[in-house]
Amino acid sequence: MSMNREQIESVYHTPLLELVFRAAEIHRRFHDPSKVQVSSLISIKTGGCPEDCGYCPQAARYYTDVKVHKLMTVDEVDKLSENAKKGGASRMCLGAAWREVRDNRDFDRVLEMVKTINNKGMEACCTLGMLTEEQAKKLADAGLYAYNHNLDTSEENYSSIISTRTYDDRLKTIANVRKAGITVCSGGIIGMGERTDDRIGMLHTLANLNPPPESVPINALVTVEGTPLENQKPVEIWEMVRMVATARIVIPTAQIRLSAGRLNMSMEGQALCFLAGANSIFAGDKLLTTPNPEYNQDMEMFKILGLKPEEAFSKKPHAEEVPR
Ligand code: SAM
Ligand code: DTB
Ligand code: SF4
Repeated sequence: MSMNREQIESVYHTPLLELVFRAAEIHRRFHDPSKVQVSSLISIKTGGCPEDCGYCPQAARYYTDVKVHKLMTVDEVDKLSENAKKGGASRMCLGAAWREVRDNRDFDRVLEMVKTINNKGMEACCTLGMLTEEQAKKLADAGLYAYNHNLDTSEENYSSIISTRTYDDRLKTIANVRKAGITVCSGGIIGMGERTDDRIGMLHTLANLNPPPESVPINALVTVEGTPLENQKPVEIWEMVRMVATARIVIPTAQIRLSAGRLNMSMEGQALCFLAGANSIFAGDKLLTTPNPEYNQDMEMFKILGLKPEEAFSKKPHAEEVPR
């Protein structure tokens, strides 16, 4: 049973330590707290995007340092996935700076990439922009496990961040992904100047998707010179902990992913996020275009905190409660 807006609001405003404690309890009821799912990101097509997302270094209209790169080859993806697998990643996430998927040879190539990743026994995830139902079915047939399509913020705040598409466009793609039987990865970004109500509103929309997303990335804005949001002040760790804990409580079945912004967090800060229910990270020294903690540093953190990378396909969608 999902929560209504008032309930989510009241969870969000719980005193911090009480909130973390409650989130930790729920986390333990639904998940193995010693396991963290490790994903690796590849930017298969970089920069030159026609959209105007205010946070994004890959939008063609902003003058950033990102170099445009056409679609990678299947071979390159194969090699990068093999390395990521050796490093303990169970999921490969392929990101493309596209507004939407077009039915052309590039899409056929992405389908081949998905098959290659699947053949390695890894979960394949894509984030390619908007999709039709038919395109989602093709991805499902190629063996795609998850599709990432973030709501980013609340419906009310959406047009202040992005004007080239609507919240409804986003929800439509998520519905198409769902219809094709692919698991949904959808979350957002904090630190864009949004109000607390926008964070609550976004979690409310996510929690009330039926079924809710299997994976919810919580990104802290990575400010990039040249983007409209370049001067936002950094997110405080307490806001990240609060957001993760609230997401954990309102969407207990989901994997909550501590996504962009970890470079600005201490190990202690991340430990609090794991305690509050985060159970997934992106590993590898690069996200799509911006830096991420070094792989060895993350493995050291896992060792210190007693965490282990989770094996591929070990979560069934909408897993029932696991016994303690
Ligand atoms: N073009 C596709 C789309 O927008 O859905 C896929 C790639 S896009 C880069 C994937 C997600 O990365 C965005 O929805 C956003 O949440 C996140 N993102 C992009 N730039 C970011 C930044 N500077 N800081 C934090 N998250 C960011
Ligand atoms: C998500 O929520 N975060 C990842 C992944 N999904 C695709 C991307 C973060 C990108 C951060 C900015 C960059 O590296 O370009
Ligand atoms: Fe393009 Fe995605 Fe960046 Fe928006 S977030 S500008 S759609 S790559």
